[in-house]
Amino acid sequence: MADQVKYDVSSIQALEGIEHVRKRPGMYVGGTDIKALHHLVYEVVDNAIDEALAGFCTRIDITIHNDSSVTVQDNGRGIPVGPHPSKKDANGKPMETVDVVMTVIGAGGKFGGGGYKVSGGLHGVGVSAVNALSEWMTTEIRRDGKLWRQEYKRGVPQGKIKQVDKVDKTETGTRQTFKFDKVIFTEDIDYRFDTLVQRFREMSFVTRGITLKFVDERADREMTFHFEGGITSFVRYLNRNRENLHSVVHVEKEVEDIGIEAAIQYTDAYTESVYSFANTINTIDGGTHLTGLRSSLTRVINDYARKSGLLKDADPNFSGDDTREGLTAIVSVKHPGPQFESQTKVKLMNPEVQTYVTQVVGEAFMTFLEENPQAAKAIIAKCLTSARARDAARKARDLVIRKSALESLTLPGKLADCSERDTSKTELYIVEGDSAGGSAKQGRDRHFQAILPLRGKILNTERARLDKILGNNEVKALISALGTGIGDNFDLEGLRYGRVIIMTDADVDGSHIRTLLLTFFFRYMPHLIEDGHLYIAQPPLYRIAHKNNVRYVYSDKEKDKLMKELGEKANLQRYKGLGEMNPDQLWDTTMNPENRTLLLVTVDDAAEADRTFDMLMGDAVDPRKKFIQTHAKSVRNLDI
Ligand code: 28F
Repeated sequence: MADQVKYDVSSIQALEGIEHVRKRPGMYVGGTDIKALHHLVYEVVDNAIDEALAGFCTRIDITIHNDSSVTVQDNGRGIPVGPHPSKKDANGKPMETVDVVMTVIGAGGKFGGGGYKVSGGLHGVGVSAVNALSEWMTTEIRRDGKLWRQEYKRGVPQGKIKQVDKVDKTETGTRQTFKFDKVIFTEDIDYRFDTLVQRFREMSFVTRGITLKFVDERADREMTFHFEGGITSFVRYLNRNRENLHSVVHVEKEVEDIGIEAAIQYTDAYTESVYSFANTINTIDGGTHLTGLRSSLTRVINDYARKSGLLKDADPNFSGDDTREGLTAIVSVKHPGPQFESQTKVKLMNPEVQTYVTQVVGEAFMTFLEENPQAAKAIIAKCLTSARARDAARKARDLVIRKSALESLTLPGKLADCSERDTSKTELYIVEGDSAGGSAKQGRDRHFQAILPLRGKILNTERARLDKILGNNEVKALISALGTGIGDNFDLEGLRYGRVIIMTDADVDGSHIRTLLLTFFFRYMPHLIEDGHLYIAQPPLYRIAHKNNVRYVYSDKEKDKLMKELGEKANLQRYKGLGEMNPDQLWDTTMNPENRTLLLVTVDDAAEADRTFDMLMGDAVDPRKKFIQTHAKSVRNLDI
């Protein structure tokens, strides 16, 4: 408090706002958990994206430092320096602009000229909330050949903004560095590389021309995103391993202050990959923009097919499903007043958006079909095939599912079952590889722990459809071991193990298998996840021996800390795979309920795995490898 009373009355109002944010973080960033923590970063990056959308910024650099402070820098105009045009303090004196932006809760957004905040918008609380929830925050502004700096502690300005240097006149922009306040956020949470990468990739796709560089100094990893073609690039990226039927159809229009952009391409695939964004946020639950896109495609294809005689009078209309097989599309809207269903469901609700998207996309797509009859023919032929194949395919699929359910009556030979039958006590370890499976079988407590080894064959490097995976022997063994049946026949009553634990290596293949299994469970046994039965085992990364003491550590951070404590004499061994551990070690570190840590899989995690499935299952090796590797390294941070 002694610190705060030094400041003039101008900040009294701001102080009340700051106190409120700190008292009720949930109202501003959705809580104090890891999701809220990531929200801080998005909130700051959103401001840079806004500057890019306004046409003044082309680069955004984001860095997570070793102490988990975060720097976000843009090359935009820089926050104006000087008195704010309208915001006055208690004495009627204009406030410094940077202090308005950084301390007045709810000040984000409008600044003369009718501009509005368009990115983000989920919470849209502005950077002042981030400032209030940070132990410290530093704002640096490059503008008019000067470098300015202002510092804050827990949202409170530490003096007045100062010029600290001269810079080249062409060098402009805003740089924010903040350290989240440990007093506020749930203990022991930290940023997840993968979560941030996913969001930044999407942001870069939907903000054409931006270069976004993300550096994680904690793990010495970095990624740069730049997509010249915006969402057209996004569609090409999604279709990179598929045979397309035509070039990407792109449309961009503004209707009543709402920016509407869509990119569409049909391929020979059987799946639909459609993503929707509202103000750069991936609306994973869709909404009115997505509905608009879908309905316009179905309508236009039917109209064109009738008009051109490709669909005869006697033929029924194509269903929505028929027109979506092999469809890859992105719809992205920029709305000044987005309405989302709720804070957790990311779904756009504005009704007018559906009308506008239907109009804009419908018109553009009809024009495309009329101008490209060859492409139109190919698309409609594809729809016809899928319409005819739909019934047959469904029947065949049902058969596979029914067969898998039937086969689940006999237990697979490779299962090493436990003797206990009370499912509140039993556990099934799904282990990758025969050697690890061997160690697990020897190391386990056979009373309540069963082991099912899966061979690498479950990795399907081809473009595997999930229903094909159901025919895979390894997967069949898994289904029978679980005893629940799958799909519509799934019955939790049949579950033979209260805990189903995925135990894979912390390497590329391990991560691949884990993703595949998560996707499988997500699609065919979601209740298993919802009911809290699915876990991921956490094998240690290192063994550290010192004198007569042996310790196992599960992260690089932990290792560094311990090695520093123990000094030179400690003996460090890195585990590359589960197979390197002998049965006793595996039991001690990973399977013994007394010592182990299990990560509970949530539906969100499985959904994320499912979303990355497409990427992992493509035929092109390079992008896949790259993706899996960035994924694999950060799996330690899986906060589930
Ligand atoms: C690291 C995150 O926050 N970038 C920003 C600008 C540019 C302007 C601005 C920001 C002033 C009073 C709101 C410049 N010149 N990156 C960022 N770049 N804020 S934040 O103005 C803020 C207004 O209320 C800016 C002319 N107009 C606006």
